[in-house]
Parts: sequence; C-alpha cells; structure tokens
Amino acid sequence: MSDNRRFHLAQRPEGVPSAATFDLREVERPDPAPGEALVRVLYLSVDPYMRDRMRAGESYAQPWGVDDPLRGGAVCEVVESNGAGFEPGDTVVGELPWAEYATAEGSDLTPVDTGGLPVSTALGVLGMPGRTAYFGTREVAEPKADDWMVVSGAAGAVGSVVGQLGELQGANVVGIAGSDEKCDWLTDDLGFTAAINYKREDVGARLDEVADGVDVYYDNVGGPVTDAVWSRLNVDARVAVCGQIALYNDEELPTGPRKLGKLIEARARVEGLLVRDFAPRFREATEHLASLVAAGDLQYRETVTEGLEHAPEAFLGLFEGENVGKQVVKVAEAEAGK
Ligand code: NAP
Ligand code: FER
Repeated sequence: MSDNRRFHLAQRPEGVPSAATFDLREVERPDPAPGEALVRVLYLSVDPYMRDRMRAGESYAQPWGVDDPLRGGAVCEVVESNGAGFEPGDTVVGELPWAEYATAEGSDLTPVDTGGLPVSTALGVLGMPGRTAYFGTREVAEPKADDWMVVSGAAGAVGSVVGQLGELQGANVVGIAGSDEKCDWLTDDLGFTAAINYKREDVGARLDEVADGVDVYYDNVGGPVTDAVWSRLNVDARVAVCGQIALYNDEELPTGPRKLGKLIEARARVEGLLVRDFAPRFREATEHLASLVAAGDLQYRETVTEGLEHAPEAFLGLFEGENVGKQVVKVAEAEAGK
C-alpha cells in the first residue's frame, strides 16, 4: 500500500536542474524504530545549498546519491513516538526527506517554539537563514555605525535579515536585488538606505551614486554583482562570503587571479562562513531574532508554494529570483491544532 509520497534524486543535473532531476515516488509510510518518531511534514524548506548536494564530490556537505531521497529542513507534526521523547501533536523541526511522512531519531528533532509566529518561521527568520544572517553579520561582516554596507541577494531569506541588522547597527545599507518590487520592499518597508536592481541597472555606476565606497560587503551571490562591488571596497573593508548562488549551476568555475589586487589596495579582510560552526549559539540567535520581530524591529516575508509535488518548481525558482524572503513549501495543514 502506498500512503506516502517522497522525492528522490533521479539523476545528477548538468547545469540548471530540470524536472528530470526529480522523481516523486509513491512509497509506504515508514514505521518508527525504537527511539524514532513518525512525523507528518507541514512545511519543507528549499535552499540554494541543495544544488551543491546534487553534484558528485564533497564540498561542505556530503553529496546526495542518485536514487536517494532529497532532504532538507522541515517543520513537522509528530504522529507517533516510539520512545522518541515527543507526544503526538508536537511540532518539531529537523532534517528530513522531501516527503509527506518520514521517521527520524528523537535526538535529530527539535521542538518548535515560534512564540506565536507561524511555525514556518522555524525554517526562515527564526531558523537556519535567520541564524546565518545573525552570525554572518555579527561575527564576520561586523558593520559599524555610518559604514557603507552592501548586501547582495538582499531580498532573500538571509539577505533581508542581514540588511535590517546592518541598519539597526547604524550602517547605511545598500541592498542589491533582482526586481523593482524587491527594491521597493527593501527601502520602503525594511529601512534600507538604498537598493539597486542588478537586472536593470549598472550596479557599479549606481553604487557610485548612492554610496561612499563599500566598508562592508555581505555576499550572497558572487558573479558579476560581486565583481562590481569588489572594485569599490574601501580601506579596511570587510567581506563576508556567505553564498555564491550565481555560480551554483556552473559546471566550471572561473580560475586564475581575478580581482585580488584590490584587497592589497584596500587592506581588506575576506572571510567565508558556515552557519553550522555557530551551532552551540543557535538558541542565542533565535531568541535575539524573535525579540526583534516581536518589537517590530525586524520584518520578514515568506513565499509559500502549496503542495509537495511543487517542491522542484519552488527550488528552481530560487535561481530565477521568484521568491521574496524565505521560500517554503506547504505540504500539509497541522491537524493537532497546536
Ligand atoms: P534566497 O536569497 O532566499 O534565494 C536566492 C536568491 O538569490 C533569489 O531570490 C535571487 O534573488 C538570487 N539570485 C539567484 N540567482 C542569482 C544570480 N545569478 N545573481 C544574483 N542573484 C541571484 O536564498 P537564501 O537561503 O537566503 O540564501 C542566500 C545565499 O546565502 C545563498 O547563496 C546561499 O547558498 C547562502 N547561504 C549560506 C549559508 C552559510 O552557512 N554559508 C547559509 C544559508 C544560506 P534576485 O531576485 O535578487 O535575483
Ligand atoms: C546554504 C545553506 C546552508 C549554504 C550553506 C549552508 C553555501 C551551510 C550550512 C551549514 O552546514 O552550516 O545555502 O550555501
């Protein structure tokens, strides 16, 4: 009997993934082994890093095997607990397959407490992207009052939080995003000092107009946007390299010395970051972000795609800029009313 559906990696994509990358299978609901819970997935996160897991060869994460289930962050409702330490109806978050039902070790599940905000925020502003923004801004980019701070991917899950944290720190934040609607959201609602639509405007020329060079660059995208920011780094600039989504679908990366000479001139510091390195401090980040949201000092948006079967489109949309804020997939309605 098939009473569950689950996505598997059908084949490794070359370049941009397509529908042929994903295989939605009718499967059985698994039985929880001792110490495990059976969970019903409510919201699934799709994230840029998943593109990396589709390619062979390890980077910061193990690749998925062909035929393996796709996996990612998910907010779920516990259906049955086989000594997992949860009650039926509890809301939890964990790394799970792209499926309607799944089992997980109790120790791999975390209770969700979003303090009255929708549970989906456990995948966004109060989850991994929010924490990335918090630590990347605070520990790596370190914006200071009056700094000119540029954020790329500024209307996305990470970037929208980074920019607001920068403004709260007193920096003048310039967001770079891919549509006028996104740019208006950044300046009119989120309090960014300025925003540049990289798809329509010359990023370098506009930066020269709106900013006095770049003291801090929080890079979510890489590619030509980053090239334009790079040549405007001020002396003692700091660059936080968080993501390079513009390159994730490339089969070959550009090689050779690029624009490193600028780092000598600017005596700049460039540092990559991985949110997992801050795991012992995740609670601090979530509490801080939740208190900012509650105080009205931090806004967030979510783009919700309905239905597990549409998860591939939601994922592919990240590379087309179809999301504003955090992209999630709604798989089911909570039943327990918790
Ligand atoms: P997101 O920003 O919500 O979604 C991706 C956005 O990237 C899209 O909405 C799109 O917006 C933009 N984009 C896509 N292709 C682009 C291109 N060729 N050039 C410029 N922009 C492009 O995703 P997220 O989850 O917040 O992640 C943002 C970045 O942070 C990603 O690179 C991700 O890999 C990285 N990240 C890193 C860590 C870490 O620990 N290092 C953790 C989380 C995320 P536009 O409309 O503006 O094009
Ligand atoms: C991303 C999401 C998460 C990403 C990296 C991570 C570089 C890493 C998380 C971790 O393992 O700490 O989009 O892109």
